[in-house]
Amino acid sequence: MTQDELLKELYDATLVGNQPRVIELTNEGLTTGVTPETLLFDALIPSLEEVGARFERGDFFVPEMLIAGKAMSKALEILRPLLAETGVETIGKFLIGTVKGDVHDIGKNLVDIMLEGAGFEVIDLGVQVPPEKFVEAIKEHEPDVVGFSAFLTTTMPMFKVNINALEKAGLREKVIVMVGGAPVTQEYADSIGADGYAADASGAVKRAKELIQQRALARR
Ligand code: B1M
Repeated sequence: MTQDELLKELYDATLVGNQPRVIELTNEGLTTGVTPETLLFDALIPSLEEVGARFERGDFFVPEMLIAGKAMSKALEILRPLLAETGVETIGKFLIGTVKGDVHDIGKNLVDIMLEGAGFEVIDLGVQVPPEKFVEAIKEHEPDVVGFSAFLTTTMPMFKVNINALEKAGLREKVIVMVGGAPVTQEYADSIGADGYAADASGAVKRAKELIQQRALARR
């Protein structure tokens, strides 16, 4: 099978949520020299975008979206150690979670992987994280950055609720707040008083590094 054929098959297998085939093709790709990034950006992510498009058109329903998501998560488990391979020193602590009411985690997990790969220590609180859990975890771990992910327009308002909870607990000035997720924009991030926003996982790494650097300079 050529690389293009493998990527096409992986795209199709993810689209229909054929988990065993996705695992097989991911492993096959890696053993034949396809990079983890190529598998991710040229097959797995585009396939999930198509799943979303079909869901919007009413061609796919929640169960189809669920099995495709599960298949993608399995591939991510295989790719994770390769994508997060790092020899660099820890450059900061990043606490992250998907906000209350939202169960999407694939995008957040990808952000984790890229952050780890760049040398961040990542503490992931999972999905449906209520504001009080973020507050407790910030007190416990004292991260440089707290990241809120939201993937639904209906859960994005939780960013502001979380920020208010940090203010109430006297933590807002102690931690950099970053937000992200498919429906989030820079304008929205600005409007709720977040310090940073990124559209994707590599952007999140870049922005987190910039913000940590800016804070260090401001404290000098
Ligand atoms: Co849902 N879902 N879903 N879903 N789902 C979306 C998000 C949707 C866009 C589909 C669509 O209509 N086109 C739509 C949201 C519409 C909206 O509000 N704008 C939607 C909906 C409506 C729903 C339900 C409400 C459906 C229903 O029940 N009627 C329901 C909600 C459940 C809930 O949360 N309460 C629901 C459920 C599900 C499943 C459980 C079935 C499953 C989730 C599986 C899982 O995550 N474990 C699922 C899936 C798989 C999707 C799609 C198809 C794929 C999401 C994904 O993983 N994308 C999605 C359609 C789509 O996105 N095109 C869809 C790939 C991922 C790599 O990209 O998530 O964008 P993304 O992550 C990026 C960036 O967002 C960014 O970096 C990531 C990596 O590059 N990023 C950050 C993320 N966090 C960041 C944090 C940062 C910075 C950047 O700083 C802190």
